Formats: sequence, structure tokens, C-alpha cells
Amino acid sequence: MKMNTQVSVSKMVTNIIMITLCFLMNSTSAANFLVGGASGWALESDMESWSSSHRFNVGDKLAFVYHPIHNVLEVDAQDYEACNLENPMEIHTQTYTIITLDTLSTRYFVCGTQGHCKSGLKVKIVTAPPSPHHPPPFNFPPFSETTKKTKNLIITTCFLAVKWWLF
Ligand SMILES: [Cu+2]
Repeated sequence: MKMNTQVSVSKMVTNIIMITLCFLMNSTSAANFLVGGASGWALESDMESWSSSHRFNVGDKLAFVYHPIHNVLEVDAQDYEACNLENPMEIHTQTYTIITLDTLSTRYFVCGTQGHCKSGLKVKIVTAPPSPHHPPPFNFPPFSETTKKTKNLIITTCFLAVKWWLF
């Protein structure tokens, strides 16, 4: 009985370590961006220079952090240019909005409070494939297709190993 308890405790500890390692490996491929930088989704942020100084890849997440006087509307290209607030595709109001960039696309976000979009509280996010000419943030080496495949294989093997160990 004592032996069994020791075995299950060490097995549990190993499981926790392995799961943590798997998640750490998995998480390095995507980046999280605080929209607008340190000042967040606010009138004092320079959205244009913020967005042009970053490169966005599929799987990255945008965090809009804002005061309740603001909100986040996702709009189309025309409404973005014109600051038309009448026809949003999505409305977010929870003061901490996470948007996952799940496809290669251009997405448009504006503040829905009257006058804020026209004052510059709007951002256009172009999600692009990784390119060696524009390294992603945090100085990660750009992933080639081969290293990506290898990485996916390692992650899959890792999760399979955990599954095998657990059951
Ligand atoms: Cu606003």
C-alpha cells in the first residue's frame, strides 16, 4: 500500500512536469500583443505607428485593454476608412478584449465612442505569413516550413507521450 502511494505520487509529479513542458513548447510559436503598447486602446496611443512597427502572424493574439468609455468594434475596410460606426461585424465592450488572429487576413478595429475613431482610435491589423525579412517580435528566429514541421512533430510526440503515461 505504501509502495503504491509512492509510485502514484512520483507518477503525478512526472505528469505535471511533462504537461508543463508540452505547454511551454507549444506556446512559443504565437505572440501576444498589447494593442497600442503601454498606453493601450486609448486616445493618447499612436495606433498607426504601433501597428506598423509590429508584424502579426496567424495564431497571434491581440489584447485590447481600455477604459469603459471606449469599446472595440470590428468593421470592414470601407467603414474603417470612413469611421462609420453604424454597421459593425462585432462589438466588444468588456474592457479587456482578446482577439485571436486565426487566418491570413486584414482586420479593422475602431472605437465606437462618438469622435474617437476620427481622432485616431482605430487600427488595421494585417496578418501575414512568417517572413525572413521581418523577424517576429521577441527576437525569435523565423520558422522555416521544415522547422515548423519538426516542431509540430515534437509537440505531437510530447502530447502522445503524456497520454500514454496517463492511461
Ligand atoms: Cu474610444
